Amino acid sequence: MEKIAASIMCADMLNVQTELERLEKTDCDLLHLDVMDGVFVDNLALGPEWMASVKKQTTFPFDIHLATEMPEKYVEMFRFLQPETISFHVEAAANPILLINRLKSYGIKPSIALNPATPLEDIWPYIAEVDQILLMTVPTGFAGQAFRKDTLPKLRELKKILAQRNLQPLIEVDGNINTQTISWMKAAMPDVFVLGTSALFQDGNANIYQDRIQAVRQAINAYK
Ligand code: S6P
Ligand code: MG
Repeated sequence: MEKIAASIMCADMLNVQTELERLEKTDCDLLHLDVMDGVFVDNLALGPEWMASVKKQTTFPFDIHLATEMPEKYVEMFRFLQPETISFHVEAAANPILLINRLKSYGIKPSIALNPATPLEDIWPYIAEVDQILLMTVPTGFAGQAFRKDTLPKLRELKKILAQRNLQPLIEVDGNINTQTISWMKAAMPDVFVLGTSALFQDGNANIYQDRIQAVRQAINAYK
């Protein structure tokens, strides 16, 4: 079954514990945690000590997204959290194969990420080696951006190539994911959906998080 990941940087950051308790009552599968270094992207987000505090308050597996230069350095900084997955950007890694193998040796599933402007060809050498491919559907850096429709043909092409090569890494999509944008993914459904402001946290109406996740699951089932 497809997985739902809640992007915690979009939650009410002054009430994180309460937000985590609300998410625990839903059938969300993963917590998506963005790391931003102010260099790879013009934003800063989520440090290791803060994540360690979060980890004490939740049972969700961590899905860490390194929107950073020098992902090799950040993997060392965040691995003590024992995340399920770490995504790093192909645009940023000096030696993706080395980093993939290092993640595997740490018992962390490697995931390779690419921005909308990056051609799919850049990840072909790595798709047989990773557990997940993170296809950004907005340029990474900020919540609340418009969906990039030029990522839809990339999604279809990626699905086609994976099927042709009989490879099964999960495809994760991140950036303005909601019931409408999921409908545009018809017949090329990804496996993991990151929900941020547009599908989950937009108005702080926490009573209906499960309803919103349910609506997303219905859209996935309707269009896949
Ligand atoms: C964006 C980041 C994402 C966002 C999420 C926001 O740079 O990688 O994980 O937190 O995509 O969701 P939305 O619905 O506001 O675009
Ligand atoms: Mg992200």
